Amino acid sequence: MMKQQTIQKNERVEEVFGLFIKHIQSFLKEANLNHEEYTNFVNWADRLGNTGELPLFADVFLESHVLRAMYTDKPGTQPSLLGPYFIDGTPLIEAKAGEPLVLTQRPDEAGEVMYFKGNVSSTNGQPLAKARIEMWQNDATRKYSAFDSDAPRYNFRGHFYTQENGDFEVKSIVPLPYSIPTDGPTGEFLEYTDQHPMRPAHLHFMFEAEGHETLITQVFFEGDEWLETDVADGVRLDLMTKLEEKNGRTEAALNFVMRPE
Ligand code: MBD
Ligand code: FE
Repeated sequence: MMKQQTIQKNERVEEVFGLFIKHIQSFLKEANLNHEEYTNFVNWADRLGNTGELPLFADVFLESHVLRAMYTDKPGTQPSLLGPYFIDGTPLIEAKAGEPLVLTQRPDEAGEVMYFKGNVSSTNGQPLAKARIEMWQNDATRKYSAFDSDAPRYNFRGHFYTQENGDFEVKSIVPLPYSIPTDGPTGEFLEYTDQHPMRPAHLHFMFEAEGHETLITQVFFEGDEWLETDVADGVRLDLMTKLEEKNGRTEAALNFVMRPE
């Protein structure tokens, strides 16, 4: 049993690497690179690795193409990018009596307070109780904790669970449009290909529920100026919400539908 699994895995890896090298070679042929250009290309790829930007570059320019097969013609909420800024081991967020779940760890956190609520259900309409929701986003300085900011490692990161009726509500801040780093090899690439570095403001979510496919997705806000040209191509029509002034506070809402396994 073990042996067979290993052999199958190796065959798959062999197939994938075979295709990878075949298409890189046909890319070199089509682009007609001379030796100097080839050397420049290798140096750029080396910088991409050395600066730690390879996951960023891959998630911005490639991940969406992998997801396409997952969000086309399937029921349930469309997946979107995991992105390079997910980390695990985040704290469990629990509500104190009569208080909301709070995503930030700093009492004096800057930004426009936003209450985000929603419901998690299965494609058959059944609400999903105790579904695990992992959430992460950038802060008012537009940075992600544990990556480009000095905030505590798990600031604006955490997980919590839906109520019996599938509902959840969390207190956070309105996320802001994000510029991917422009000072490294990814920025070089953007400049040469004449693209801006912006992503529209977004919330990141990962939903896990018994008997269901894990749903990794993002939520975007109506009216954001970068929706149409998101550098990472993560925007999907059913991932849109809008900010509303209700009950004297800023609210946004979206429901999520998970696919049975
Ligand atoms: C992000 O914040 C992000 O979500 C993705 C997918 C890529 C780069 C930065
Ligand atoms: Fe992001």
